[in-house]
Amino acid sequence: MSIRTYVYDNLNAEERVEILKRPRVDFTAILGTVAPIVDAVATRGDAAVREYTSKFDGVDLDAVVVRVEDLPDPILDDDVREAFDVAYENIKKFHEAQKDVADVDVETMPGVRCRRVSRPIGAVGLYVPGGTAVLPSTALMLAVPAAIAGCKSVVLATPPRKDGSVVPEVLYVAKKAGVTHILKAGGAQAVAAMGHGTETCPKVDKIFGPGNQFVTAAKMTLQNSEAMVSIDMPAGPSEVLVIADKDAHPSHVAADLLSQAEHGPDSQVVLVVTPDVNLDDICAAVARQAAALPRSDITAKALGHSYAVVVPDIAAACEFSNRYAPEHLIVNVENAESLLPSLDNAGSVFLGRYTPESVGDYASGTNHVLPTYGYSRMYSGVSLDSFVKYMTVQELTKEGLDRLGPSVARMAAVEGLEAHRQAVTLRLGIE
Ligand code: HSO
Ligand code: ZN
Repeated sequence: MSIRTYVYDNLNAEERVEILKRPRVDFTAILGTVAPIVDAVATRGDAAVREYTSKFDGVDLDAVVVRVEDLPDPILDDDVREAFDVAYENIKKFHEAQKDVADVDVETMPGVRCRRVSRPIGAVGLYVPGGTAVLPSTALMLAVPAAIAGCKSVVLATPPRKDGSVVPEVLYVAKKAGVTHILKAGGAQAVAAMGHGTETCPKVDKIFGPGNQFVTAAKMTLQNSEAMVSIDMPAGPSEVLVIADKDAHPSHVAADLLSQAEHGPDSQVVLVVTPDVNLDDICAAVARQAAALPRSDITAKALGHSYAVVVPDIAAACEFSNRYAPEHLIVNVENAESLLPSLDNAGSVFLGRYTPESVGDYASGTNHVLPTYGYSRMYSGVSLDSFVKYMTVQELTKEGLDRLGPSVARMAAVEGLEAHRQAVTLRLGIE
């Protein structure tokens, strides 16, 4: 298997733009499929969720929502539990550190104090995908910051197993990270239940998490509806861009590319190399490893719309990456740290020879819910900030209003808003 290869300097202007584009996702048809599901859940609540779970997941449930405190502790192998514990601690440490940087307290002029204080979003919904790969790591990435932020209701939605139970690792994380409710449903019906609320599912204020196209379409539909719910970010297929130099180990580069390719047939992986890199060695390693992977069929499809591009030097590699704006950026080069100032657009960056994307996917501490599809140009990944909103506060002393009031009164007069003006002048006893 060989990856399509481009030599950047040989491409014309149009081709240079074309290769930055992601495989197109047409949401029109999917939005049409999702709309009646969202409506049914909005009007018929739990009964509709139960019907869709029976139809799509083949599971008949008595209760679609369970309180986490009512569920028994799951039984996990010691080494699995320990691995999740290590990840939990690191994610907690990194997200807790984000608490210290948020609040602002400034005296803009004597007697005029302005503050910004954060408050948790009251109720949040966390979508943890099931499907071809169940991702308990996503439960950690969402539930840990929700707990640190202090969100009161935390609903975790995940498709149930065939026997109606919750995946044990997901339940372990839910218990450890203070999730309050588990909604045993997936797809658009789960998103709708959280967005609108049902008899047993608390209505949430914000919905988080990755999912398939139906989940994404349901999130988009709800955020534009009267449900009064926001979402974490727009989502597209997962992707990685790897910058490699001549000393990057071909099998390491191959494994990094494949680790993203195995997520789904629509994943995209991009390799950016300098001319001195032996691309044949990397392609051979990709072919060898890909053939042996359990998810080789998915991986092969993803590689079908992936490519390598040869750029003149490392500076050009950084420029290309900034233009592509990947979800994940692996910088497998000498002195990777020195490139950081030149890197502007990426959801999460993995610097150096010993930093595969997998560590951030699971356990280094950073969040793996990240902007895809080029949205890392203007969106950040999920962080503590995603679970709070900021309130501004101002307080003036008499002296403060003495100083500031005349300007406010004058501006109010310019706008012809007399009551605004009087709210100042009556306090100051001026005209
Ligand atoms: N790479 C995925 C996250 C993940 N990987 C979960 C493994 N498990 C997000 O882009
Ligand atoms: Zn991954």
